[in-house]
Amino acid sequence: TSPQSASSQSVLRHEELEKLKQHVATGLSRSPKTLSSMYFYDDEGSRLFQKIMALPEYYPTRTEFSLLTHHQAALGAALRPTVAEEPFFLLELGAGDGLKTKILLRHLLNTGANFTYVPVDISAAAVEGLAGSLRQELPELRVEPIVADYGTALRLMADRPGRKAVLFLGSNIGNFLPADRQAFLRELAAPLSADDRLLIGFDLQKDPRFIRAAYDDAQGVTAAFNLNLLTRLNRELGADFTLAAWQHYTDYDPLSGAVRSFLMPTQAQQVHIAALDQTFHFAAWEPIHTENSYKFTRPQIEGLAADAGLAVAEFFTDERDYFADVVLRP
Ligand code: AVI
Repeated sequence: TSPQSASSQSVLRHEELEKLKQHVATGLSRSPKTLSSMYFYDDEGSRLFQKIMALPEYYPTRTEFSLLTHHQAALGAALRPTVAEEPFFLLELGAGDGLKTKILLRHLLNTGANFTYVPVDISAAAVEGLAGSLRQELPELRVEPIVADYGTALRLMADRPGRKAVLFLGSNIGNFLPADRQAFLRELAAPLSADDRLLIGFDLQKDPRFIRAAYDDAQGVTAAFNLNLLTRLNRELGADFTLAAWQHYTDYDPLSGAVRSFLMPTQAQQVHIAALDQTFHFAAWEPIHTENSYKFTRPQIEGLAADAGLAVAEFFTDERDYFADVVLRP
C-alpha cells in the first residue's frame, strides 16, 4: 500500500467511525431504541450471513437460486439488448459472493452476449474477492468493479454510453423502510434510459409461521448474527454490553409484511460507550429494533414500480410463489 492510499484509507475509516458513533448516539437516545441492520456486516457478520443463507429455515436464497436457474434463458433474454451483438453493462448492486449471479453470467457468456459485468459494493474487500473468483471461474468475462455507494456508481455509469441492466437480488430491497425503499427505487430509476432494465429480487408474503422460522432458526445462527452487532459496538466504540444478558427476538406482522428483529436485555442495565462518553439505560426487555425484512405482494410490487416511473416487464416466481425476480423497465 502506498503512503497516500494508506492515509486516504484512514480518512475513510475515520469517517465511517464518526458515522457509526452518530448513528448509535441517535439510535439509542430514541424511544423505541433503534440501530440499523446496515451495521450487521463486519467480517464476522458477513461470515454469519453466509451461514444463514445455507440454513434449512432460510428459504429466500435457495428459492431465488433455483428460480434463476430455472428461468435463466428468459431472464437473459429480458435483460440483454434485442440486437445480439450490441454491447451492454450488467451492473450488480451488493453482489456478495456472486453465487446466484454466476448462473446468469454463465448463461449470457454461453449464448454469446457482448457485455461487461460491473459489481458494485462499498466494501473493496467484497468486490475484490468476487472479481478474483470470477477471474478463476469465468476467465473470458469482462469485469469492471466499482467500489462506491449505489447512487454514486449509478451516476458514474449513466455517463458511459451503452445499455445497462441493473441487478438488485436477494430481497435486499426488503431491508429498507417503506419511505426509504421508495426513495431508493426512484434514485435507481432516474438515470435509466428507455432500453435499460432493472432486475429486483422480492421475497413474497406467505405462511407467517414459515417466514418467522427463517429469522429464528433452530441453530441460533440468526440470533448470533443479530447479537454480533453488540460485539461490534464493544470492539469499535468501547461499549460494555454483556452479551450473555441479551437475546434475539423476532416477529412477523402479516399486516405490514415486515419481519422485525430486536435485541432485548433480560434484566435492567446500564451500558457505557467509551467513544461517546455516554451511558445508556435499558429497562428489562426493552427492545432495540435492529432490522426490518419486508415481504411483498405482486400488487405492491407493481405499485412500487409505478411510483418510481417503472413498469413490470416480466415477473418470474418459483412454483410455490415464495419469491419473485422482477424485470422492470422505464
Ligand atoms: C440481506 N437481507 C436480505 C437478509 C434478510 O432476509 O432480510 C438479512 C437477514 N437478516 C436475518 N436473516 C437474514
